Amino acid sequence: MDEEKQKRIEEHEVKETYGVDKSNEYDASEIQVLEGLEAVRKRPGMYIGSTSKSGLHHLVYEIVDNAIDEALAGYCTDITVQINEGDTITVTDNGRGIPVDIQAQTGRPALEVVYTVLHAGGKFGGGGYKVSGGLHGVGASVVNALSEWLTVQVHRDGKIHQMKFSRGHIVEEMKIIGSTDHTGTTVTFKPDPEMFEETVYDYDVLHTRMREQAFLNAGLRIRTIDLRAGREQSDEMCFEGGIREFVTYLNTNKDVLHDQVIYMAGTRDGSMAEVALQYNDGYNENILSFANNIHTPEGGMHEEGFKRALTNVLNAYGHKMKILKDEEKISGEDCREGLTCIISVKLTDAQFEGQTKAKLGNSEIRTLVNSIVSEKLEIFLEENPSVGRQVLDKALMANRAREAAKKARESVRRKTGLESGQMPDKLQDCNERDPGLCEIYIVEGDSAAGSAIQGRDSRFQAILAMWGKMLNVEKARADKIYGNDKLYPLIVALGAGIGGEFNIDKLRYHKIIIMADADVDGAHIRTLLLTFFFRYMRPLIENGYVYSAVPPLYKLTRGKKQRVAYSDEERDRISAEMRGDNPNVKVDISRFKGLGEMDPHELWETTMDPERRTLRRITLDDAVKADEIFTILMGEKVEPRKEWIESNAKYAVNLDI
Ligand code: 28G
Repeated sequence: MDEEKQKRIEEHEVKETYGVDKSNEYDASEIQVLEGLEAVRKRPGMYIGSTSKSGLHHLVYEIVDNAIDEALAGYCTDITVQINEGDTITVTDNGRGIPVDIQAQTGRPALEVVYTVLHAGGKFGGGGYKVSGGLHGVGASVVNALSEWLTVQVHRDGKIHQMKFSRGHIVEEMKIIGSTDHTGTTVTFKPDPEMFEETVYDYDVLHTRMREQAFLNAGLRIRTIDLRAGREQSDEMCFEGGIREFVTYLNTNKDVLHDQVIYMAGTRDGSMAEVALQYNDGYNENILSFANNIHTPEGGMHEEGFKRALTNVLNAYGHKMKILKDEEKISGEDCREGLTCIISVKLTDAQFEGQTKAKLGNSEIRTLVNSIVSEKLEIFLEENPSVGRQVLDKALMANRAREAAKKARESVRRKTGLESGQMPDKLQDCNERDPGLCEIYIVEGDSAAGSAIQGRDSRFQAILAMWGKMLNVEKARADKIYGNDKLYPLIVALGAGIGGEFNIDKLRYHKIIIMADADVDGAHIRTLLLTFFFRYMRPLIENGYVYSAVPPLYKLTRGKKQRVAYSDEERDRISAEMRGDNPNVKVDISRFKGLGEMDPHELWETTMDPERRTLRRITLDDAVKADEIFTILMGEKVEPRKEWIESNAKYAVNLDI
């Protein structure tokens, strides 16, 4: 029998099977299905967090999560994520393939159920949460509901099964379209432009996320591919060492205290926890924690268990080896100076809490992580006394520096009257006192600050002038930071302290707006400030209080009419608009050289007026990137700095480092 004929017969068989099953029950469940997916389209933010760029990328993560679940179940080794021309996405795995048999309860193929039935408890809507490593398919229906079209192909039982949808509705029932010699699932979808503010994918965003997932799932091979014209690129990631390699990666360009990454793992009652860590000679703490492969930036029980165990083990070891005097005790913060650490736990029934549902609440995990680290780290230090010595010496140094910092702080306090609430000279404060209504513009350069002071609405907008070269926070310890004449006014103006003493409740402004030129120097200042916030006031970024002002790039003039443009595209559009039907008329286009060049009125209209300005909210990702760039630019290592400058030569010409 030829293949064509075989296919027709199979298609017919499939249709027949469904024909019998269309009962009243099916009608009732069909209504429920539609109501469910309608809810997703009504309030997409509830299911994917937002409909901006982050929500758009979230669609991909939801689909990939299902493939990763199949890998966790032990059946999938390879996942490919591909951006196609037209910004559609194709995800492929080589797992068992989503089941295609008819489900008893619904009378429908399991594949259809996975893509049309909304699972209870949206991720962002509180309540339940997906359990990784078992319950696949959660999220697939959400992606389906928010896609202009979506096609699934399942390779299973020697056949290729295909089903098509549009905005969650079935467009083509499941049918067999060919035969195959392997198994797996392929999904292609086009995000619905009616649902998203933006539909262009960012390769770097997807690549970074997929790399993180490859680190978290040792041995899993993930490929990312961009097929869009002019942007062709691809990466293949597979880390046999899992989170050990994650730590090595995070410590790239840093000088490490010990070559070997310390790795500890264990399981209890079906939950598993693993920790990898390595110290570098810097002063920052970099702990990233994950629960079921989901980043938990707010920490939670797994982090608590780790921190407690680390502090206890290091103190006990220090006393035992007589590195610490009997009465001497090193604090948790001291133990974590220069630490790079990944904590990854996998558990059933994960409870996510906190403001952004990014904090792990399961208390049994604290006990698990604590006992693994207490036991294994002690053994490691006993077996590697030279590493033990180095780590303890470092913690002891941190302890002494902290004492010195405290003294420096107290003396600065006395000198400048921090306690008295006196504000720095460089701050022009606003009248309003409710932090929720107050904004502070951090402005580089005296002339730009002058324009900002005159142009602002002084009822709720404060201006802080920053000038000159800022302190290199990479090379400085907390004691230097407090004493620094550039950073100190900023710390006092914000009013919430820094580091371990940072208290967000005391923050005086809920919008902190960095206003810098759209050139390299501006980028430099932004990088410095973001790095400082990231390291010493991280909750500012986590709470979404930090913004970047977006000044215009061009001024267009036609006769007495003037307009501004924020991008090249906008410049061309506005210039065409100003010409109207008059193609020969002259529209003068000039480039804004810097903020300092704008008069106060112009600055207000284009960059500061809440009714007209654009603000870009700084995310933790932005801050992490700034921190990475900063490490390269400011760190001790010369080679990576040279490399970076060479590869970014056209941007870095004026960079003063
Ligand atoms: C390529 C893009 C995303 C997936 C599987 C494999 C299975 C599965 C997925 O089962 C659970 C149970 C019945 C509906 C499980 C295959 C057991 C045996 C699977 C994916 C829910 C879902 N054989 N691979 N789901 N069923 N890959 N990749 O989505 O009721 S999802």
